[in-house]
Parts: sequence; C-alpha cells; structure tokens
Amino acid sequence: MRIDVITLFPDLIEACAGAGVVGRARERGLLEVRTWNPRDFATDNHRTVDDRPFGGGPGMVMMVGPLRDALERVRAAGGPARTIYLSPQGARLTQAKVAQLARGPRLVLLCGRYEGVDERLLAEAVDEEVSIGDYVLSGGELAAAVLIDAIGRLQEGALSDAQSAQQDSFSDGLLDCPHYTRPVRDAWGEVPAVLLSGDHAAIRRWRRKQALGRTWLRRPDLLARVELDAESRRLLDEFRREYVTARDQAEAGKDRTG
Ligand code: 9D3
Repeated sequence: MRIDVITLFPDLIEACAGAGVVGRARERGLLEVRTWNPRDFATDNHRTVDDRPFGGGPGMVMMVGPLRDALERVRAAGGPARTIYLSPQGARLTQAKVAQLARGPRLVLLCGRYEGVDERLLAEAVDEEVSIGDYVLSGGELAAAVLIDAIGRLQEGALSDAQSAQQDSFSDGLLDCPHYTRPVRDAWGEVPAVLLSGDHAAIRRWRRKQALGRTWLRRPDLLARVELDAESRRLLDEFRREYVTARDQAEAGKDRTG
C-alpha cells in the first residue's frame, strides 16, 4: 500500500514512520510512505503557504493554491487515491476505520497547520475528515502518524506470526489481559499461579476472564457492544463476584484498623 502525506513538517512524519513495525514494513516494501511539502508549491519569493482569515480573527489559514498544486502532483504520481484531511472536525478514528483504509491500495493524507485549510479545498479535493480524539493538537501531523502506524501494522506480513496470533485473540472488542514475565517472585509481587501451571485450558480461561473483567471495569462502553457467549458470561459473572467480595473485604479491613 502507498500513503502520500502533504505536510509542512515532513520530518515529523518521517520520524514516526521510520521506526519499529512500520519502519520494517517500509523496508520490506509492504508499505510506501512519501511526503510532499506545500511550501515547495508556493509561487512567491517568500514561499508563502498561509494568509489571514477573511472576516478577521486570530490565526492564519492555509491557502488553496499551494495545497491544490501539491495534491495535483501527488495524484499525477500514481493515479487516483482517497484523500483524507486530518482535522478536529473529522469523524473519530476507530479500528474498524483503520481496517477499512488499510485495504488500500492508496491514500493521500493532508495535514493542516495554523487554524486549518481554506474550506474550498476541503469541498473540492477531500473525501473524508478524520480526527484522532477530543483534544487539541497543534497540527495534523501526529494524527497522520497515528493513522500510518495503525494502517502499517495491518499490512500483510508486517507483524510476526506471534504478533498476528496475539492480535487475533484480542480482535474481539475487549481490552487485553494482564501480562507477566520473569522473575516469578519479585519485591513488587508474584506471578498468578495459573500462568505457571502448564494447564493451557485454565490459562486461556483466566486470560479471557481478566480481559472481560477489565473491560467491564474500565470500558463498559466496549462491553456493551460485544456479544458474549455462555462461557464468557459465566467468566464475567465470576470476575464480578470475586471483585465485589474483594472490595467488601478491603472495606471491612479499613473499618477495623481505622
Ligand atoms: C485552538 C485552535 N482552535 C481554534 C478554536 C481550532 C484548532 C485548529 C487546529 C484546533 C486544533 C487544530 C490542529 N489540530 C489538528 O490539525 C488535528 C487534530 C486535533 O487537534 N485533535 C484530534 N485530532 C486531530 S486531526 C488533526
């Protein structure tokens, strides 16, 4: 898959998309990422890409001209592509959207700076606006980097077999279970005995129960959207009962000492 990024800060994109799983995917030719700087498409001596907003007010707006010329060059270099503007006004990014976009074959990401881009560009040249969440960034680059990372790791062959298998068992809309490694005993606690038991069925049930329980505690919104089979409902009931019991005992302990 190929991703072209139009940005005033190509170094930011390169820094994020050059490391780890995504960097390796690019080295293996599974993912191609190219950056284009609108400043290279400015027409005046100062290479101006922004101007003051009509109607007044603070901040600057990215001009249509340099962005349009950059987009036209990008499209000429590889045919038509879905164009996404990273924007606080966009639809919130989800894993389902990531999976859809990762099917490719091509994507153009437009990063805004200042107060954003001239609305005419959005109307004429942008297919979709995407936000990564309800907080204020200083531009679209980190959001584009998030999208590239999430898409890159889904490219066929980007993850090791182990990572892919891991992903399969948790692509079910639940939070992950806790993880432990050596040593078994440490000043900060012990590894749960079941994980040392060698009983693979019991380990699988424990992990499922923890994943369900943590999702119930931390992300009830996610839990409300998954269909649980009979075993999962039973494991979650167990988790809830144990959680309530442990909480009641902790409360009783406090009453005795305090
Ligand atoms: C403080 C400036 N705001 C004026 C009231 C509007 C504003 C303009 C530009 C807020 C943020 C930005 C820059 N943000 C992005 O380009 C951006 C973004 C984000 O800020 N949050 C979450 N997702 C995204 S995607 C692009």
